[in-house]
Amino acid sequence: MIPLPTQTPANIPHIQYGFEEEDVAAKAQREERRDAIKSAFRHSWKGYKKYAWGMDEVGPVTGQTKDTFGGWGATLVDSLDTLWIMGLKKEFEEAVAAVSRIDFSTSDTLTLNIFEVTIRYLGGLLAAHDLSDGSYPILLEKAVELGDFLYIAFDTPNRMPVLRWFWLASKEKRDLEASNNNVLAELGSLSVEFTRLTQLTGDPKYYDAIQRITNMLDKHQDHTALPGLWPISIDALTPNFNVDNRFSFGGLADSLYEYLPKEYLMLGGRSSQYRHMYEKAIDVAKKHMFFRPMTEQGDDILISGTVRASARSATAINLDPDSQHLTCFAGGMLAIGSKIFDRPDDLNIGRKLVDGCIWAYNSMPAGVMPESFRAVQCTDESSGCSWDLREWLNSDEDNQQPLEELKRQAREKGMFPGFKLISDPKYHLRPEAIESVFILYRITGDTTLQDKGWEMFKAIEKASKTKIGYGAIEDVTLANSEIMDEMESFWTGETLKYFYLLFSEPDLISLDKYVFNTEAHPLLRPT
Ligand code: DMJ
Repeated sequence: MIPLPTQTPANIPHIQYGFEEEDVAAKAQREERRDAIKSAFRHSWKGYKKYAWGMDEVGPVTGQTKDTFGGWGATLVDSLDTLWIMGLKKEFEEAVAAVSRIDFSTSDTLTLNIFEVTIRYLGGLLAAHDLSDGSYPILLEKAVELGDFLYIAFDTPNRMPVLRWFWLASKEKRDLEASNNNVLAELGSLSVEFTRLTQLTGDPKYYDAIQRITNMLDKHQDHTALPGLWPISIDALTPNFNVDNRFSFGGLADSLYEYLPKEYLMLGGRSSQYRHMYEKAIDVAKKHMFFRPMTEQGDDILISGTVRASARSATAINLDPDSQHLTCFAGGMLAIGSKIFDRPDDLNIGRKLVDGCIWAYNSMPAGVMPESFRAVQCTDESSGCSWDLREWLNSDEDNQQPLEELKRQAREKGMFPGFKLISDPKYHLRPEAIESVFILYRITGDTTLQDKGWEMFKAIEKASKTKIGYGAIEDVTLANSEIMDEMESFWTGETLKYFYLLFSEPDLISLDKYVFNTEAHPLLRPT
């Protein structure tokens, strides 16, 4: 068993801005906004409770239920910490009572997604346990029951977990083997929850399980087609980190990177391994993955794109200006990393990434960022990235049509300035953009971020509210889009939580006290 590191804890600096008391008018406005978020949560919770209590999700348009992640009540468990944070004690206790009836040793879902089950359920149980100071022992008991169930998926010859786990096979004592085709994020984003389970129970097996993954990632980090970053899919069986040539902070990769600084903090800075892995990755991302888009207003912002690299040639590194809502967590991550690892430049980069996401929200008729899109990379920073209509439209130099005519044609084609293509116009109620706005606000104290967050909320509320809850938006390029019958657990588990915290007193879930400094809170202190 690999034990938790026992070195002296690092002296991790405090990261939250020193907020001063606000004036009466500012307080009134903030509280009004905060209460509107709480109402949105209550509305969503009411719909879930009425139509889908104990199931994974409610369909916000039809009221039909869905079991998408194990069928144990993903929305119920994922939202426990939000209930606590919003002070909804009665609802929290009702939910805890329902949790006590869940049997995490069996599931109607035959193939379980280990990563999704870990972040939504194990994370939900542990966060609620920690926030409520351990006052509801059943939460930890259920986390252990689930942790032990998931642990079976790690019983493979090379100790890499089976990430899409046909769990009945294990019940029948059939041998398991890691897959040769894994989603990177699914392998690399189990560390925080499994580590916390070891810290709370004293049982080393959970940390041992994830530390073996970290060691493998560490070993291969410098030997991918883009050394420093890992490709979005990998072979965990052989193992082989050169089966894919795409690198991104978007879907399939995202939270692996996010978990590196968070795991460093979870361990109280006792292991520098996570710091080194993070710093290497960010240096490469800054060089090859972040780009300044060409926008009509010449905004000084950044977007996280997709890189294709070839293992055969160090010069074959190509940036595609394709991005996704999922990449928007990166701004917050860079801001945290900047503070805890003393990388001052990264705060500025993090802010520009956040502003890139806000730009994408503001550019759409619905006021909400699309799931994925292609921007135009600014190639000449020295000229201030000035707007070039012909370049945006890919119109050749010989096309002498007047600019007004080109603009008309662009409008007819449904193009939006700065966007070459909206590859997926949906918004799935995702949290990443508001998560980063919240983190940047708490780190910098910049109140304009609250105003920007409020605009985002108003746009989402307008476009997604239904009688039952809030639904994913079918097409953000329309001012009045259809609403989909989908409300994933992260809407109440993450998105509304970050909106709420943006408008709360800053000492509610202070970044220093609860989330990021494991020394300050007795329950979060590693054993
Ligand atoms: C969430 O389930 C998690 O935040 C995950 O790490 C990535 N994305 C989704 C929400 O978009």
